[in-house]
Amino acid sequence: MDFSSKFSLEGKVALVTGASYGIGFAIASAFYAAGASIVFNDIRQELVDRGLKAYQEANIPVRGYVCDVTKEDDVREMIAKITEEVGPVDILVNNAGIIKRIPMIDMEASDFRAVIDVDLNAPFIVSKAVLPSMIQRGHGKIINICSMMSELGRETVSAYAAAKGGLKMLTRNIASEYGQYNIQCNGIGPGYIATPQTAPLREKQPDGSRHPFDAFITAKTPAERWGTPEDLMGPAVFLASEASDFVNGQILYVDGGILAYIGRQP
Ligand code: NAP
Ligand code: GCO
Repeated sequence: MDFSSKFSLEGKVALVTGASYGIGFAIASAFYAAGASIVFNDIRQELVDRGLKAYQEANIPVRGYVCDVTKEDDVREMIAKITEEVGPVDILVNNAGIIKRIPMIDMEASDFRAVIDVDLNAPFIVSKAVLPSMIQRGHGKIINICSMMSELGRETVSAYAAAKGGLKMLTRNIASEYGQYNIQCNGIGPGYIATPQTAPLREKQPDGSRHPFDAFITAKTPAERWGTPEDLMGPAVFLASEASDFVNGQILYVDGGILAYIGRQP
């Protein structure tokens, strides 16, 4: 048996949200390498243009769409355009996300709602937009980009942890409700990954020393390093391919071992 074909995405249409750069860009690039047709969105034209340029430089043909994933009408319109211009979405990665690092007692409710809107409500909205076609065609893959904060809390990230914890359970519920249609919904829980989102946690201090959080995370990680978006490519292709057709409702943590490790004695 040509076992490698189990990991092929040939003939599939993959939508990765918020994929102009960062983790989404890496996952979309991996899907292309596995044979998929790639579509992505981002929230502003200049970001989509930045993404189109980056994909072009990587020799990856893509279509980019401007769409705020929190706006249900815009999402429905984007999915209709993708279906007409490329084909029905076979693989959805709910990657778009934001974080606001504010102590909870100082956080405005509007800030809390904004994070919940992008990180939890939007995966509901976009998944709801692609599920009917997946049901009709008898197959589909939804991958939600969760987080270590789907399992753990920490100071200043109350909204993000609440959203990512909710996203873990939304993942399980989509799996429960639509598994009967040969639709698999799983999550990827990245550890600490070096992207613009975590850049503030890695900034050099004024005296040129490492950011304390950088040293902290490296000591908490058995792999003794930050992850890179490339570390997520293989797990994403696995969950997008038929190799994972009997995997449903799971969160695959790609964290270098942090969640398994109590941490090195100081
Ligand atoms: P990132 O660098 O901040 O990229 C997120 C992308 O989503 C950006 O292009 C962003 O656009 C876009 N976006 C934000 N709000 C949007 C909206 N309403 N509609 C459409 N696009 C929107 O983040 P990342 O580090 O690549 O993370 C990607 C995903 O992985 C996120 O869900 C994040 O929570 C999750 N994650 C990240 C890490 C990590 O350590 N980096 C770890 C675990 C999980 P803007 O540039 O305008 O914000
Ligand atoms: C933070 C980080 C984390 C990572 C990631 C960890 O401020 O703690 O941004 O939330 O982004 O989600 O898995």
